[in-house]
Amino acid sequence: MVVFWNARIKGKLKIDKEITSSNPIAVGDVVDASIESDFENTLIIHQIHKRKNYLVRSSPHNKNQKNIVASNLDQSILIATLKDPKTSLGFIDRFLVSCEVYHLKAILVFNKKDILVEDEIAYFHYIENIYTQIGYDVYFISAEKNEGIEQFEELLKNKVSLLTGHSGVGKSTLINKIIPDKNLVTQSVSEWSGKGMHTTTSAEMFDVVNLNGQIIDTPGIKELGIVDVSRVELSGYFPEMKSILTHCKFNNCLHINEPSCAIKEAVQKGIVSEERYVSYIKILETIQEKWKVKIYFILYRLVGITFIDYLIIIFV
Ligand SMILES: Nc1nc2c(ncn2[C@@H]2O[C@H](COP(=O)(O)OP(=O)(O)OP(=O)(O)O)[C@@H](O)[C@H]2O)c(=O)[nH]1
Ligand SMILES: [Mg+2]
Ligand SMILES: [Zn+2]
Repeated sequence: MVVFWNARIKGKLKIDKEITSSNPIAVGDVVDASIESDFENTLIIHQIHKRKNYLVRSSPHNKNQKNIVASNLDQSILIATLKDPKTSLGFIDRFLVSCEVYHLKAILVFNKKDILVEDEIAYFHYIENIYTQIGYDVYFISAEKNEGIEQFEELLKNKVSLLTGHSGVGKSTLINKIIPDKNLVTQSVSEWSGKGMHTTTSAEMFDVVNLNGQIIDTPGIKELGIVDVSRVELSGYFPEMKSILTHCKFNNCLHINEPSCAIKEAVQKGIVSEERYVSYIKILETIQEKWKVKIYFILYRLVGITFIDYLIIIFV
């Protein structure tokens, strides 16, 4: 029988010093705790064990604030859908980059196969090819119609897996299929906006007893901010670019318009897919160089410069 205890943290816990996240404790953490009240089933957490790994995202409310999504994971699974709602390639690539940054195995699962028409299925196979060629595992399932569930279950054996993706892609539905007595709340996608209703509101871990695994359901996410990556490092997190980029003429090449750029040549030859290159450029545009942010704060303190003035100075 599983017994649930409510736990609270005592004082300040040290482990999070280098991450400085808004949440001191995350799903998947291993902790030392002592009983506070046997009667009320409450615990006090004294210590968080060192995390094997963790996944960090920028907070939706404040881009400079980080949130630990979960820790001690074996793999991170993106549940994507080509429609109702649509998951863009840009979003998929941001997910893959985050996993590379945190050394997490990434898996792509496309759900709602049952609602796709012929053209859309052909498009799925086109993008499946892009990702399998660069070494990612791709699955095509229907949680609703029980298609591909057995293969999906194979993935979970003896592993701690995180499920992530937009709201409404079917994360909770899928968990309900695998653990039928769970009865997680699910909700249909809004007919008006084609988007999910943000039904799951916090991350939660479940035991998949028959597979000796654990699965973490998470709330749907709109955007995926990339953290802890500088502009020059970014291409190193695209596996198909990583091996080529040492052939660029400049070792700090950003592969935009520099001469003798091996990545751009690879795109022209079709070795690197155009879709992935476009995602690379889009992500690159969103990465602020940390030193630029620091200089802004120094100027703000010294002369009270506004952020707009600062932007004008660095871009003009
Ligand atoms: N047609 C079809 N509908 C599905 C499938 N999987 C899930 N759905 C439906 O999609 C809707 C959203 O599913 P949820 O499981 O609530 O989605 P979620 O990813 O958990 O969403 P959030 O908790 O908001 O992040 C529900 O109405 C499900 O019945 C599928 O394979 N095919
Ligand atoms: Mg859900
Ligand atoms: Zn280059």
